[in-house]
Amino acid sequence: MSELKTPPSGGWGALKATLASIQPANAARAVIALANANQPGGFDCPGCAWPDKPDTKINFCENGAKAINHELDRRLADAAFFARHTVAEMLGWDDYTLEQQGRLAEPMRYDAASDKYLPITWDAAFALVGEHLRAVSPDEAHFYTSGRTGNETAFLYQLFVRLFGSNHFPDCSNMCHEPSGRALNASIGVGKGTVTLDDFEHASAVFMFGQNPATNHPRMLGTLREAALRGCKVVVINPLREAGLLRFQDPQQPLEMLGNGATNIASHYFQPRLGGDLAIAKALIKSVLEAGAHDEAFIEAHTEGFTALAEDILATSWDELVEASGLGRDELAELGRLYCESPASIITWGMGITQHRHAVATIQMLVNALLVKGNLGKPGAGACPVRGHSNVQGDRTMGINERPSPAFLERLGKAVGFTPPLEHGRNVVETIAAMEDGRGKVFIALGGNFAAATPDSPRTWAGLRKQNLTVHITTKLNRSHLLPGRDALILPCLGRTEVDETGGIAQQITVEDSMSMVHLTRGVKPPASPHLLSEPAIVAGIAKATLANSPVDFDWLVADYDRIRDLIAQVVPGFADFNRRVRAPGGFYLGNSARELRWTTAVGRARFQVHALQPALLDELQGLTAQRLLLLTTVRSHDQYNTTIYQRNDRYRGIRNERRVLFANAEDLAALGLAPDQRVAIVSVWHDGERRVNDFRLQVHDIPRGCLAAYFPETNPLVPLDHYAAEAMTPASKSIPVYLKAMPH
Ligand SMILES: Nc1nc2c(c(=O)[nH]1)N[C@H]1C(S)=C(S)[C@@H](COP(=O)(O)OP(=O)(O)OC[C@H]3O[C@@H](n4cnc5c(=O)[nH]c(N)nc54)[C@H](O)[C@@H]3O)O[C@H]1N2
Ligand SMILES: Nc1nc2c(c(=O)[nH]1)N[C@H]1C(S)=C(S)[C@@H](COP(=O)(O)OP(=O)(O)OC[C@H]3O[C@@H](n4cnc5c(=O)[nH]c(N)nc54)[C@H](O)[C@@H]3O)O[C@H]1N2
Ligand SMILES: [Mo]
Repeated sequence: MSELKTPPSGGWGALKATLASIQPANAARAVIALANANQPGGFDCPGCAWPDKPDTKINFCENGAKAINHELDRRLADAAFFARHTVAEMLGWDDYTLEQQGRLAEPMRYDAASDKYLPITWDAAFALVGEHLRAVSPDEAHFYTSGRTGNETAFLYQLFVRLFGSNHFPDCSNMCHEPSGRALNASIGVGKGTVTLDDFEHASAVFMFGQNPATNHPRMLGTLREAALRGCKVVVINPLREAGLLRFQDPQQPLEMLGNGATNIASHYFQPRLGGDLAIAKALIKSVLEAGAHDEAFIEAHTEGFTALAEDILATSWDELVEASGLGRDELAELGRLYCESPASIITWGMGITQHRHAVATIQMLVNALLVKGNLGKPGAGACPVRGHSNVQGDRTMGINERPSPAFLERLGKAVGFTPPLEHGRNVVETIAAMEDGRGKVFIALGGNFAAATPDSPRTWAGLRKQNLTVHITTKLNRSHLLPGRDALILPCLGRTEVDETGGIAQQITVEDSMSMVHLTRGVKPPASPHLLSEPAIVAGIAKATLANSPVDFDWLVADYDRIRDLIAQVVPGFADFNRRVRAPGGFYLGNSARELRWTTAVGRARFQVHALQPALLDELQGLTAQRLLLLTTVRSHDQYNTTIYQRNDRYRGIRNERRVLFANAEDLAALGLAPDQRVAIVSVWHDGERRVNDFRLQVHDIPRGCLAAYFPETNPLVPLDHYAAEAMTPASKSIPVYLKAMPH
């Protein structure tokens, strides 16, 4: 493969960026905080969900440092700040500027007459939420969660909402790894990844589908570096050639830094067309079957449905797989050979897989590929969905789920003494539709940035504005706060880095990482403002003001989070003796039944799932327009955390100080009569009409023909609300059908 002439990822660039991200006024605070990141007795880095390596002194990365420093922001968006700016004015600012305003400092209530937020006391704020919630039916309120929330808050929140009578839990997971949970549950009986960090030390090949760890999980590159040095193959499947995946200089390896050396990470790099991954997974299986490399004993002992799968795969021709994947026959053969020859393989995946219409099918086909070779339940092998938010997996474990299992509800009801609602609630897409058409009247968000993260932005915004009340429990100013309902509250909370002395004692919370390790996290810095409350305290305040005859004493629970953990121990499987076990250094491992070859599916075996190749999206839509359609994927830059924009740069892709960039193939541009650097509008085409965003600069990039890439959230107005993954309803923001229009100069 050709070597790019750019500097390696990580390395001095990362160190420089880490230091640059520290505001000078903040240096001492930041350095103390960083020393505590992911350390026993310290806090869990809010950056991502990649697990911590035990016994490592520096357990953070450049982007974790950015996340921490932005939370430690010394600037305050306080009452004086809000007195200076109307909501209409702030709505005109970009996401980067909003983030620059500093930490939210006190509770604020929207005043429609002046179009400004005014201070309100905590008690009055809670009373207002209670009033609004009591005035609507449980079906008319929606309760969003973003994945930074700790386990204790998440548990308390779902308990409150179920006491209120609802399962309407749209959450960031709906837009993220929902298809992974769905696919894995049906195939192997557990919705989580089966590998631990240790497996990366034993794998002979890692197949990495649709993720960009140099930016989004930089500590994973350290893991991959060690694997690569051992001779493990790292096989990347990604339409974009991501420079950060080619060579890596580990900032935690002094010799590598001093010698300015670097390790090759990707041993092989394949660039399929967007959404071509289902066909690639089928090609892997076809190679295995044709080579007779399948693990008969494993298939016989542990699975069902092999014959049907094999028939379907053998009936699919190589030509069809070439056509649907966008890879050449020789490339598919090479991929197949690598997979057949590897005694133990891990398959990892990220948003490049989950944000497609056929996400669930693709993930199940990847699991099929693992199963045919017996790559589950043995060292160095397994499924590794790489989660996003630092506690998104834990939030689900705690019951943030619009489709809770009856067993979970039963245990919850029994422990607390009430009958939880059984009916399934609404996910993100369904919530937006309900808010838009008037079924939703109150919207409460525990963290996150619903207005910016969700698809079809104008429709989401209209829905938010129609609410009787919007409430944001939050740390920093963002767009969601600027789309108030008729009544609106901003309730500022402590961040994870900050000391929490709720109830007058030093409190800690817990989180679960991407590999099912549960551990404590404790803030070390003084709070940004004396008026902040902890997330559990805010949830308790709202619950108390809303529920008339609650069987739960929320004040008592939040006076000592150990009490919340005792309740969790009674309700959530795997958490028995929670308080004691979580105090062991490094916490405890929740276990994974599939890893132990226990199959908790309906048939007591792992199930092969048959899926046909999907009809090409563009063929389906091309009839709607005379323009030539292309597929657009939306990705993160190196300097953003989802909707939080730290800087306008994207170092590894060579972008400086701009975000409205459209990455395109040079030949496509020539064929369309467009020139590099020209400004274009992007128009998406859907059954219900067109959507448009303006003023993107064309940037030639190493990307297959017919494919485009741009950053989110700027492109979210293009994602049709009903363009989502089958079954999981995850917005298909990695395959948006679009055409380009030259902008007048
Ligand atoms: N610094 C930082 N860290 C983060 C985040 C952040 O925003 N900033 N976000 C966090 C969250 S919530 C999440 S979910 C994760 C996200 O982590 P990733 O999953 O890495 O997120 P994306 O930037 O969406 O990148 C997706 C990758 O998939 C590729 N891709 C796009 N479409 C396709 C496709 O059709 N097929 C294949 N094979 N590849 C494709 C893109 O080129 C890109 O390299 O990171 C978490 N960590
Ligand atoms: N087009 C497109 N859209 C996408 C994606 C994509 O790849 N493409 N990715 C999707 C994915 S994977 C995800 S996970 C979602 C993310 O969706 P969200 O989780 O809703 O968005 P974030 O940007 O992570 O939320 C940032 C806000 O969280 C608040 N916050 C930060 N820390 C804390 C805290 O400790 N407590 C509280 N209460 N609040 C805090 C701050 O106010 C900050 O502004 O976006 C999705 N949207
Ligand atoms: Mo995510």
